[in-house]
Amino acid sequence: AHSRLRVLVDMDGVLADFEGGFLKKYRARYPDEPYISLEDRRGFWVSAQYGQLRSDLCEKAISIWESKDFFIELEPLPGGVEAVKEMARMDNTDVFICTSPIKHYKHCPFEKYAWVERHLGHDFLEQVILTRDKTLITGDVLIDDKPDILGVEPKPVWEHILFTACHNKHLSFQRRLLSWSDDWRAFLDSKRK
Ligand code: UMP
Repeated sequence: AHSRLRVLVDMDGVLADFEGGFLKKYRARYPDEPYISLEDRRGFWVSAQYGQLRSDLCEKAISIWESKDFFIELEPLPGGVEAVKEMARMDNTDVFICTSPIKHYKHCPFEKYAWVERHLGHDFLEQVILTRDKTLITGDVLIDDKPDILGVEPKPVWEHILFTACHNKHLSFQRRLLSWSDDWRAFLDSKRK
């Protein structure tokens, strides 16, 4: 007998191009301010690196993703939507999108649902998990670009596979998915019992 494989897939930086969308809108809104190219991004928190560049740039960065239409207008990352659709069609596989909304809740949670509906279809809204603490969610695998996923549960059930992003590519990590062109099917098969 075999049990089902439960896959948790992060949204920003894995399915939706948060970094590219941020930089484009930041440069359009603040054309005379310095910026950090994607090549030079280090650390998960965009706001922290902008704050290091110049202290007032932290809040300018935050103003970008707190704006209306930021999250809904994020471009899908190459192959992500197709991969998630394929996963959802696989035998003995359950896929959930597991994403942390920002605390400025006016637009973000709404637009995250709208993004999933637009790119994955209305029925896929059933698979959305919005949580600020991913350690509470049970699953076999969590595909996420954030290197340190912490919360109140010291021993999360899932194995974290790091999805490569501009801010994490220089880190060493046990398991990585380089992109959606990488062999995610083989990784999932290795987790099946
Ligand atoms: N985020 C910030 N500050 C940053 C970078 C990202 O608040 O500097 C937000 C965007 C996403 C959330 O809503 O954090 C990250 O969610 P996950 O990718 O961990 O699900």
